[in-house]
Amino acid sequence: MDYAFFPGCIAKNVYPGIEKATRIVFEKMNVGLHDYPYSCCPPPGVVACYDKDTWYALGARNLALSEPDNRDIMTICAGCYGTLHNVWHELQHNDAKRAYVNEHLGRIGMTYKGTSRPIHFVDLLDGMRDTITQNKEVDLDLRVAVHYGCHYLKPTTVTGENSESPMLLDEIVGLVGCKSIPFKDRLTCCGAGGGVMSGEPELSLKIMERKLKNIKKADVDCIVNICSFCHMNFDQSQKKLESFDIPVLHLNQLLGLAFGVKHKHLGLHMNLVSTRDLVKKVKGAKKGRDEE
Ligand code: 9S8
Ligand code: 9S8
Ligand code: COM
Repeated sequence: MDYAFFPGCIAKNVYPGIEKATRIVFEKMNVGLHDYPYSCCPPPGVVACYDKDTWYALGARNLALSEPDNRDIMTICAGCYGTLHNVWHELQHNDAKRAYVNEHLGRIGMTYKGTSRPIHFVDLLDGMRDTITQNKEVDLDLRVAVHYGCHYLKPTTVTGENSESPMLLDEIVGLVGCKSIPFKDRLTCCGAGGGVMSGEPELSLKIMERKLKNIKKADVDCIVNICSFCHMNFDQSQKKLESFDIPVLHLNQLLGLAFGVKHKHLGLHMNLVSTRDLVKKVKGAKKGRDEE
C-alpha cells in the first residue's frame, strides 16, 4: 500500500512528534508514505470562510501533486482532511469551479483531475485492524478520552458517516487494549477551529476549559485525538489554564506506544503537559507482559 502523505503545518512546525510517530507506525504496518511539496491545506474554518475561491485553488493544487503518481492522499489532521475532502468533493460535480481552478493551476503548469482521493488516516486504519493487532507488542491498558474533531465529522452531507454517534476511534483504541471512557458533550468542538483560537483566545479557552472539566470527571489516563490542531489546543490550553494535567496523544503516538516504540521517538517528551507518568505506566505493562 502506498499513499501521498499530507502532514499539515502543525505536525511540521509545532508537534514534529506527530509526524515522526506517523512515519514509524505506518512503516511498521508496511504502508509507504510519500512526500510532496505541499503548502498549508489551507484551513477549512479560516480561509474557506473569507475567500472560498482561493481555498479551492490552493486545495486543488495540493490534491493534484500526487495525481501523476496515482497516489491517494493520507491526512493526519481533521482540519487538513476537512479542506482536502471538501474541495475534492465539490470539484467532483462543480464543473465551473473545476474550470476556475484549472485556469489558475495552468499558470504554474499544473492540471487538477480529481484522481487522487484524500483519506483521513483513521478511515485507513478501519480497514487495517488485523495489521494493528499483529503489530501490537503491549496491551496499553489505559483509560482514554477520545476526541474526533469537527472537521472529521462534519458536514454530514460530505462525510456521509454516522457523525452523530461515531465509534471508529473508540474501536481503534480498543484494539491496543485501551478503554474509551464516555464523557459529557464528547463530540463538541475543542474551541480551536474557525480561527477562534487566534481571533478570540479567551472564548476559545473557555470552550476548552468546559471540555477539560468533563474529561477530568471521566478520570482518564490521557486524551487521544486525530487532529493536529485539536492536539495543539488540548496541550497548550492546559498549560494556560494551569488546573489540568491530562496527557495528550495523537492516535499515531498511542499506536507507537502499543507497537513498542520508545516514547522519545514518538516525541512524547516534547508535549507541554508531561507524559512521564503515562509512559511509566505503559513500560510497567510491557514489563509485566515480558515476564509472563
Ligand atoms: S495545514 Fe496549515 S494550518 Fe493546518 S495542521 Fe491541519 S489544518 Fe491543514
Ligand atoms: S474541533 Fe471544532 S473545529 Fe476542530 S477539528 Fe481539530 S480543531 Fe479542535
Ligand atoms: C481546525 C481547522 S482543525 S480550522 O481552524 O477550523 O480551519
